Amino acid sequence: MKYNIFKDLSRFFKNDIDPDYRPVDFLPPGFAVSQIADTGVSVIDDFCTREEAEYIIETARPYLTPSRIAVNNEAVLEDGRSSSTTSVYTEASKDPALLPLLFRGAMICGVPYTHVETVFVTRYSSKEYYKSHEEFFSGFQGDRLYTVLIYLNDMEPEEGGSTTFEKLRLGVTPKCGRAVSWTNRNPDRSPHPETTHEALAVAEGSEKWVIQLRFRRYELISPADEFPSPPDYQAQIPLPVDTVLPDGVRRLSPGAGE
Ligand SMILES: O=C(O)CCC(=O)C(=O)O
Repeated sequence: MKYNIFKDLSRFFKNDIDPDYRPVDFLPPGFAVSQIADTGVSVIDDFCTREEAEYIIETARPYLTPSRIAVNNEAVLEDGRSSSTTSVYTEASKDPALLPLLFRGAMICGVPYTHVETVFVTRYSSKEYYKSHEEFFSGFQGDRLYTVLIYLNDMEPEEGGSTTFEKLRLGVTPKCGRAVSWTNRNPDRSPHPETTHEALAVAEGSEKWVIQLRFRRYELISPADEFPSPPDYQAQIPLPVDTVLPDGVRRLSPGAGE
């Protein structure tokens, strides 16, 4: 089996890969990965901006159809999943506006953005849910290594819709721009069974929107033909006084450290 890095490198030498393309330019202010101990689960607030989230919702809304699940390589309707879904980034339709999200997901997962599966957006309306399941299946497209789920709207705790990992005893409340990511495979390629997860039912009258990025071991979608320009984010320098710093990181007084 040929590893993808060789394909990527040969493209680089053929000038198919733009050496000026720097995924790091697409990280919005506030982007910080919080790993939850050694669970393989991380939460990233400000994974996407409110404008990006609104764009994605409005792009997806007209095309939603009932969500399906994959059974023996076939997409079927099933009682375990009730919501509406549509694809927003595919081999045939590569919306450049979604590339910043793909770059960010690829950076935190450590694989090229081209390893992403067709990208779907899901809307849960009143009482809709996705019952407990795993998603570490393997196959001819290579193991599904990582999932990054990004919430596209704010929800109050009483509106339901949390993503829960029952074996880890963890629950994540949706918030616009927040992402939760997890490893579906251990480093030895064995499945990571603790990542069994569930989307709790959304309360009557509420709505939940998510976009799902799932990265495989091999390339699934060829490189984009059109790249967006990096946004002109205003970095918050110096750090706001209320920024919570991780252990081992300290704030310097003005002039120190020069
Ligand atoms: O919407 C969620 O909170 C979870 C979604 C999910 O589990 C999935 O799409 O596989």
